[in-house]
Amino acid sequence: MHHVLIIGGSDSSCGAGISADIETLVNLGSHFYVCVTAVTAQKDIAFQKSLSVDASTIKAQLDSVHGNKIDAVKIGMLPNIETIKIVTEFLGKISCSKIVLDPVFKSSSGGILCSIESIQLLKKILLPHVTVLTPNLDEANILCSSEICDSENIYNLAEACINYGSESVLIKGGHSTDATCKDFLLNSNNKKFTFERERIPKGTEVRGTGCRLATAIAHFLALGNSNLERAVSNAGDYLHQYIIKKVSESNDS
Ligand code: PXL
Repeated sequence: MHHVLIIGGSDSSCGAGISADIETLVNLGSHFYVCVTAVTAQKDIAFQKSLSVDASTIKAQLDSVHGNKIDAVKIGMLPNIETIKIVTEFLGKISCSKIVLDPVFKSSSGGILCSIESIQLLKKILLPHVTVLTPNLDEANILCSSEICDSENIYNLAEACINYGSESVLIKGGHSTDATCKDFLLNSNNKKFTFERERIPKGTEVRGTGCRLATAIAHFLALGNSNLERAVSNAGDYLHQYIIKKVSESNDS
């Protein structure tokens, strides 16, 4: 039995965040533990409020999970410096080498989910623990203070991301203007992989796709799949089917 630890914020609309992570792991068949870092109130198009969970409660959640078998960790919203410090310390204590970090800076409904100082600290202390970092194009540019948006230069951006210490990076191009959806992986051996899929009409309207992809990668890594390319490919296939289902449900309603 394999377990994924999910660390992230809740979203009252259940489009993204922890509930999207849980839905993904239930669909795929992983067991899981949860550490909630923030509570957010949002509708699909309007962000209302975010409250960070206090440091001692975050620490207590992680302490209570410590000692259990954890096969992979998926990290999403880390709202402040304290939380980043506590999570980094925890990762240093457990013997889990499959850490997926989806850097969450703002919500598609317009909310700020992480402060500027937090992004600096995240790069400095947390990224060196990370197996695969999964930014979208905007997040990768924010991390690297760059403005690269064409696929020809994407691997330069990936190299810049990896310089902060994660083993590998997957830059997601689902929201780019390209005709197809392309995700770009630079792995720990400096090998490049491009995953290309058909663009699904209205697919970018589905919320929480980044959370779900990162969680699905954590699931496939937890299953014992030490081949990152395979895990990313399987997770991308899962997400593609999920988006097709969601779009067809919204067309029917
Ligand atoms: O999709 C990123 C994300 C992660 N976590 C929470 C969110 C969002 C986006 O809305 O609300 C809690």
